[in-house]
Amino acid sequence: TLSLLLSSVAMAQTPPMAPDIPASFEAPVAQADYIRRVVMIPMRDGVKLYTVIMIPKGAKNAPMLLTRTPYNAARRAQRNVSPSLLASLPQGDEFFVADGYIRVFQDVRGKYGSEGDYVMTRPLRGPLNNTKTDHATDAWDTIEWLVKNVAESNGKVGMLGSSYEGFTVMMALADPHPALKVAAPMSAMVDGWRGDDWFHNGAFRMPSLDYVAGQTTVKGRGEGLASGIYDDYDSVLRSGSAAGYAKRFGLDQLNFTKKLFEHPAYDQYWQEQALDRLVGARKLQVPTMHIVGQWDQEDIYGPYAAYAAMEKQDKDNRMNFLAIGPWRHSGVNYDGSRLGALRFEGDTARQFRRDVLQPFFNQYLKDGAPPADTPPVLSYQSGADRWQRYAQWPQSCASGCPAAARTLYLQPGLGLDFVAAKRDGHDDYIADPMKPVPFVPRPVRLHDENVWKPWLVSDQRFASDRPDVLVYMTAPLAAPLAIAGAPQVDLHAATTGTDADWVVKLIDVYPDEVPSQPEMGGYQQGIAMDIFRGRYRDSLSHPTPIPAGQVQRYRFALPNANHVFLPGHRIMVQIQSSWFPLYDRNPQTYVPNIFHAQPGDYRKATHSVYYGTKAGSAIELPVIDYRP
Ligand code: PG9
Repeated sequence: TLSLLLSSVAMAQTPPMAPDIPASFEAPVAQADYIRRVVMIPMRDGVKLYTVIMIPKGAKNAPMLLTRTPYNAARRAQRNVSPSLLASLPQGDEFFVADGYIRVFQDVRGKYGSEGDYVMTRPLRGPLNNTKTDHATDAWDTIEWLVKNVAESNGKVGMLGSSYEGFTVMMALADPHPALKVAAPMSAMVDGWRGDDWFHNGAFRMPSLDYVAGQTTVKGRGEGLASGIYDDYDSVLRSGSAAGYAKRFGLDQLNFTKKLFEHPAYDQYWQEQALDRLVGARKLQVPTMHIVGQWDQEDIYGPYAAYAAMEKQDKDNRMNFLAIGPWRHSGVNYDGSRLGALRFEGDTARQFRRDVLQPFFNQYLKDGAPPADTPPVLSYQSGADRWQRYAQWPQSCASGCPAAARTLYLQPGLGLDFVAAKRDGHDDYIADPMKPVPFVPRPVRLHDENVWKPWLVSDQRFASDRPDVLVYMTAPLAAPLAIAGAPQVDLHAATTGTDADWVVKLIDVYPDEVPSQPEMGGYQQGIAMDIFRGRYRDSLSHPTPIPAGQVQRYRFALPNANHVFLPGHRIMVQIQSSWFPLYDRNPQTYVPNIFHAQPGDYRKATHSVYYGTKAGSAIELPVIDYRP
């Protein structure tokens, strides 16, 4: 009997050679606290858009929160594979989940699961778009469908999203559906030429080409470019021009690359897409909060421009709001307790989402929610490390703001002071396009997020000892100096070439010793930095050569900042003529289209920056009173 028993046990065993992959497999379904509905929502032209609707179980009369994305709706609604809605949705949605919202993600037309053609940042119907659809109509049709078909909802919709997803929020505001009750474009891409993703003041941002590859080589997510070179500084330099780089990876076949290369200047193509102008000209119908990080490394221009354009219609401060946090691009949706070497007072992003954003959305979306105490402008004052409520933005400018800007003049001997220089003169450097100034220390790894995300606050000391970077500095400050607005550059400079880029960096230099955080001793922290392509000094749309050897005036705005330079700190201004490989190199010889510059066009030039008793270089600082 024992041997019989043993043989029957042996028979019950799985034979060693049983195939290990079954014909079909189904795991027991965990009890999720949400229902995931995937629908193809028809648009007015018949194209259907892939939409994921995440509904908390048992939801009734719940508001809906919509994000329209080019970044894979299915993935956006599945941060983790989890039976929990909180774990499934993005980190930034935490308080919306707690408040019982229905969450909707939709692929924009032509991307991932959606039908139709993809056009990068598809322009609004009008001169550039002769079809019957755009993101405004697609948002309208989607909201119309949602309010009619999601029985668990209360028929009210809010839209929010960052960057490209912020751009689609802005687009929905051009012609909003009546059920769209509130909107928050975050780090929105608004003007691709002036100061957001593709160019800054005419200088082309090289990572745009990698982005175009990722977004437009295939309907889903494109492969990264196989450069075979560890240091992107070398990789981009060896390609010559931006067109050379594109050709090397076959990106010259892509229509959006062609569009970029055909429109190097701020021509109709860019002007007709500037969303601040377009949306600002329409009736303001939806309460909107523009949200941006003070150190937004991708879209640092658009949110302020959109706020300013829409503010013209909001004199009584009821519809248009601005929130500026101490964040990187899209940082509002992540951990805001630190950025690079900077440490803040707690998780500023979470505080903001909990105490400001959530009550703001609830007010318009949740039945019976109390009015939120939303300040017209909420801004984190870096340096002083505190949130501030303002009635308007900017707080200081040349004229028409609560405070007047003060001019900080370049001085002989590489000084900086609020009085004009006592004598005229200039400081010179040789700008060599074959040895461009890197924007972060080499080796440059553009795709390393630890480099890219915090780079605007990275220590600028690595640049300040280069012979092709001019460094001006005040004495240590005796009292705090606060700014709240956009510093204006007034640069008087000459070149021996016929074109030049000018990079101006406003920097906070920490004291030699910072006992509370020793590694910050002498740190040179970027506060507001930008680039200007010299050929556009007289007209952004019609470039002209720079007359060699003649002093020219370059006026441009640096990004907005709300910052206090503390006692013992110094204000520094660095000036250089390349920021590589973030920006393509200016050949310094005037050519009709820099995208196609030839190797022989790239030439060294001597650049002279002028200070003076009357017409000297300066930065107009948007100074405000410092109140402890
Ligand atoms: N900054 C990205 C982007 C937006 C719009 C166009 C191109 C790029 C983004 O983060 O979505």
